[in-house]
Amino acid sequence: MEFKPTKIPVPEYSGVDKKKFLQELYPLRKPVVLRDLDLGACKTQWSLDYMSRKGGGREVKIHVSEVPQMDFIKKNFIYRSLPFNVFVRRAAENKHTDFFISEDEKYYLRSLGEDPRKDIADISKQFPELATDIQIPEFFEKDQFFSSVFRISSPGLQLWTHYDVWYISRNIVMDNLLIQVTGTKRVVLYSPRDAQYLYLSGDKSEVLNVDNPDLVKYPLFSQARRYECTLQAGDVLFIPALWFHNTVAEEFGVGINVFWKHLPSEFYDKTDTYGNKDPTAASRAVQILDRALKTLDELPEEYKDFYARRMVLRVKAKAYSANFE
Ligand SMILES: O=C(O)CCC(=O)C(=O)O
Repeated sequence: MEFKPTKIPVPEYSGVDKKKFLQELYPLRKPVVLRDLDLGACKTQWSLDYMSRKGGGREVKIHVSEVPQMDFIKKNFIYRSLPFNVFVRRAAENKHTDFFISEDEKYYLRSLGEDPRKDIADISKQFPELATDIQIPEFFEKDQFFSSVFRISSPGLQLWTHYDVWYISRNIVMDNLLIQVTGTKRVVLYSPRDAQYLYLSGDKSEVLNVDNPDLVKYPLFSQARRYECTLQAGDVLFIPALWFHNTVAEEFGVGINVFWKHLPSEFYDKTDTYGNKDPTAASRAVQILDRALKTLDELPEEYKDFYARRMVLRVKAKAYSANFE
């Protein structure tokens, strides 16, 4: 059976200022594409030559895979290090003469802090010479800033469906502005309310192929509402915390995303250098649920099923009561 999901277009706005964003768009907690924002010189300056010259020979850790669909659950990629200037040139190629696995291999960079366990990714620290070219939209207060991350992909590279949750000693979630500086990128998004259709393994969906999913293995997936947009160079996508996203680089492209903390500070973990953890109370609740489910194992099968169903009803009464999309 052919899979033809209804595509819900992500709304697009031009010329949005901080006031309009904060008063009209942000409170909806839904993704929006923002066009024609002033992003500084990066949009016109960031040619391959310029990027490699200014980014220099600093080592970056990259994902390398033989196929365009990267799968974090099955780990169909390897990590390698390259000098930034070598990496960007290779990432822009369709076929490689120098390669790790094959001439068709694909690259993906998600930049990290100096010591990823301690330092937060911040392009103004790791790539100061490029960072001065980009003006990050000031849609949040300075003290809410968490990190800025380079996202550089080979043509065709598809990143697995996930939501952004960061772990250092507990989990934390953040709002996200994905700034597509060069290249075109398709983004498919799913609401946190459709999490039950996404076959989650932690923060990632097991359904790798969102365009042609295995509906025998993942029958509920067809119920997930598919939001979609195509980002052109210079577009900015607001991805609210907890929204799932899957990206395909339609051509070589450079993106930067900015995470910021939108909940009061007590919700966040100070040791979270990646910035992708669930709020503490959420992590605790999930641990308690795991313990409760383990306790059910002490019962005979029939009783276990009965009490598990009663628990589901209680969870449903909690989870589906809020009146938001
Ligand atoms: O740009 C991409 O390829 C992925 C972006 C992403 O996953 C993010 O901004 O959290």
